[in-house]
Amino acid sequence: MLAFAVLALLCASASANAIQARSSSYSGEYGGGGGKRFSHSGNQLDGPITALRVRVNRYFIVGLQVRYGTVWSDYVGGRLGDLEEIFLHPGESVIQVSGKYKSYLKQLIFVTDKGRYLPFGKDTGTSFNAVPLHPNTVLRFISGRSGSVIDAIGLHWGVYPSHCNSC
Ligand code: MMA
Repeated sequence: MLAFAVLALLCASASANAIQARSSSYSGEYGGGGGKRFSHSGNQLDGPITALRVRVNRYFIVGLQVRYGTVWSDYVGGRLGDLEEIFLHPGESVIQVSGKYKSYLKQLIFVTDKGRYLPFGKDTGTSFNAVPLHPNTVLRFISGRSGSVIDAIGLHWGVYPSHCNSC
């Protein structure tokens, strides 16, 4: 009886692990090797991505800031260029990120599950199209490399959070 209970527990935790493992995926890194690493992995605990700020100049994606729940991440990148801001609608998620890069990131296009297409930057360089591996998963946080511009970006996909610290 005890052996059966232990076996049942083991199976339950193994299948929970399998479910967990099948919900996250990663796309990237897109860009060059310069700059200093950043990651918003801790920020995802503040909630779903609710807004984006992207600084652009004539050639590059210069800087990034992402709002998780009601909390803005630290700004990463440089100071020169125009800061653009877009808020997502309540419950809206990013389900694809496309863009262009050479040594630095040059373009970012966010596509949402409400059919919106939000482009930033210049249409030159090597293309990438990043999408989640698993159905019903969304952009949860970003990572990458930055200095005076955004050198590179990585996209981390997972389930839309059912609760968060500050929503
Ligand atoms: C800085 C430095 C580099 C980085 C560039 C572009 C000007 O140099 O951080 O490592 O590649 O900025 O972001």
